[in-house]
Amino acid sequence: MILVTGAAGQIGTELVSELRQRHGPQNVLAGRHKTPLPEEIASSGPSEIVDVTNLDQLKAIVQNHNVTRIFHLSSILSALAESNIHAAHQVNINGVFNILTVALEANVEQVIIPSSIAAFGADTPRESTPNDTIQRPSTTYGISKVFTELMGNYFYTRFKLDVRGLRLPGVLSWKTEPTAGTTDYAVAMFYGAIAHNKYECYLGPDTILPMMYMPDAIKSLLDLSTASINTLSHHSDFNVHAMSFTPSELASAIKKINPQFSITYNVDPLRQSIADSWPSSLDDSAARKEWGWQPDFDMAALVNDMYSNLEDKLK
Ligand code: AKB
Repeated sequence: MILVTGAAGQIGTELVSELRQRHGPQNVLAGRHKTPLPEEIASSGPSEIVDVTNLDQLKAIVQNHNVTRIFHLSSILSALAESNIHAAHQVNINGVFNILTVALEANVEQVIIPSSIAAFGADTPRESTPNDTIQRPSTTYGISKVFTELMGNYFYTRFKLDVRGLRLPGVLSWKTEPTAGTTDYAVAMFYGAIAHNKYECYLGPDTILPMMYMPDAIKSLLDLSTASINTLSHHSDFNVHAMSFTPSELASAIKKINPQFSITYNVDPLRQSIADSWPSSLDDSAARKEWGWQPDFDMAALVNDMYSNLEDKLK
């Protein structure tokens, strides 16, 4: 059985659907906490309420369902983590440690835990950020992602538990909305453009950040998971890059599809300071070399696909 935690989230919903197609609906357990699962996920296969901060409950679920692989997606994203550092510590640090210890005890074969571009900070080279470089993030979320990477590598080196992870950038998708990240403006801009022909952006017009379309994010997680361990020199800490853009560049691309669209800016100092501490682009040559990473979507392809799918959904 494959367990996906955070299965009601932006990435979780789409990962569960893809895994159920590949491995059969009965072989993928959707683990959610407070947010209910979308109907198609709830009705298409097994699900459980999984509180990753509750070690005993987690252990029972992993053992009762004979879980062999875990995609651990539950996480409190950057902006929300800053407003509740205690909850972020519980979920993003204790939760990760619980997942790793339960996986080890229950002989789970593999654990995949996404990290984030938030694992870098203002001291890191911002352009073409190397895979292995200085990591001194200034956010609770970023600190928890450095913990995740280091602990994942530690469990691999010390206990030979196959833990793998990659640093996701902002992920854009039209099926399930993201919650409380810093890069979420990019998704919200499409909703604003389609529903109201306008959007007020909380980041400044020239804030450049790395971004990726959901099909590539799912592909990256699954390709990393199925890569032969013999080709990996890194484990829990791969850079993956697809594209970088600013709010003003995204607004111009959306305006080409919807000429009535207009953008205004009302900068939120907290989210702006988080964005300013993150890379503008990443050197992902380690991922390309070690497990063949290559994205399918550039910005133009993303904008066209995202706009038309979201327009259909909102009709
Ligand atoms: C966030 O903005 O918090 C996330 C991330 C980059 O990890 N999307």
